Amino acid sequence: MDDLRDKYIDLIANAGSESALEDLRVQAIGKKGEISLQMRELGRMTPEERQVAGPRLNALKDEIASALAAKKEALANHALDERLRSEWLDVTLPVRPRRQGTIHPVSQVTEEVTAIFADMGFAVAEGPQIESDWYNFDALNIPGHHPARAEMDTFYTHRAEGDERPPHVLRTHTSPVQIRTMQEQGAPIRIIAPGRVYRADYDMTHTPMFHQIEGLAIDKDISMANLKWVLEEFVKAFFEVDDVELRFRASHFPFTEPSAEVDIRCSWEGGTLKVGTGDDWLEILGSGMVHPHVLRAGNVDPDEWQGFAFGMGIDRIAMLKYGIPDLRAFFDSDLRWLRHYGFAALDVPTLRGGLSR
Ligand code: 2NM
Repeated sequence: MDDLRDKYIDLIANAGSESALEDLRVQAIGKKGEISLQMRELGRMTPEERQVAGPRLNALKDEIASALAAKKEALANHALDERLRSEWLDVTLPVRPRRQGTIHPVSQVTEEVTAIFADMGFAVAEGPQIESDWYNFDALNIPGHHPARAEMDTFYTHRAEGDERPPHVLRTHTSPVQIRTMQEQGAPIRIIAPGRVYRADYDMTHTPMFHQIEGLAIDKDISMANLKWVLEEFVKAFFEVDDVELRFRASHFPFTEPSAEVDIRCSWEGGTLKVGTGDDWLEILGSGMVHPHVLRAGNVDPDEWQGFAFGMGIDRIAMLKYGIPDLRAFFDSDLRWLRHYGFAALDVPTLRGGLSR
């Protein structure tokens, strides 16, 4: 019995796998195992012999069983250790700088402009990019026959055959957001509406999708003077200069009366833009006092309220501020371009922390 014990304890200690252990269990204490066969012999013994051999065989069987269980657990622990070692991952490692993504100039400039206007009390408003022609045109005082509709190079959606309703359009400006805000919130209002807009135009300086920010302020006594101050504050903060001269040129938009295009004094000495001084003028936005028809479309009473509005191209002012020469490269997703002109993800533009650093 001692030989049997030594043999199995040794085999169990050297077993390399769970299946080898199972084979040993069958071989030793399975139904036809060596120890089980020995137990069958008990019947042929005298009662005296049985009294000695019985308990010893039972003890041996228990010892083998617990040796098997202990070895099984040791094997499982070892396998777990191996797996933990091979799958180990240091989650405290910092991001590899080479693989870090960057913030697109359009996103950066949108955040900058938003921070500047937020400081002046403007909230951000958003709306759908697919609009009814009423929100995109009629509500903005651009009736069906108006040349501005044709000039806009609008993308139209399809209606089913026989459906006579006017098709929806990809918004050609973010102004529908202002109409929706007037309808939903009523006056007074101070909002800016940044977002994508679409026009069927593609050449050196135009892409069929581009970005706009428009602003709207409505109150009882809003005037052109308020517009001028707000835009001056904006231009100084955006171009990060202490002083700048604005020039308002009379213009025409269907949705504002009077309307003005705004230029800023600048120079292009050495091929780089300098804002504030110089003999050149740079056109950066359009603006005006909101037309009474437009206020009425937004369910705002023009006898009680008035307001100014303005609009500018984000892509264009991003090119000007950051010296980016080619508009079309904005939407090429060229990783080298994105790394060169992109911004660090953690440098969030704020007025106090510096807009662009
Ligand atoms: C511009 C120029 C002038 C404008 C007008 C409105 C609205 F909806 F309130 F009437 N939003 N934006 C506006 C006015 C936009 O972009 C060159």
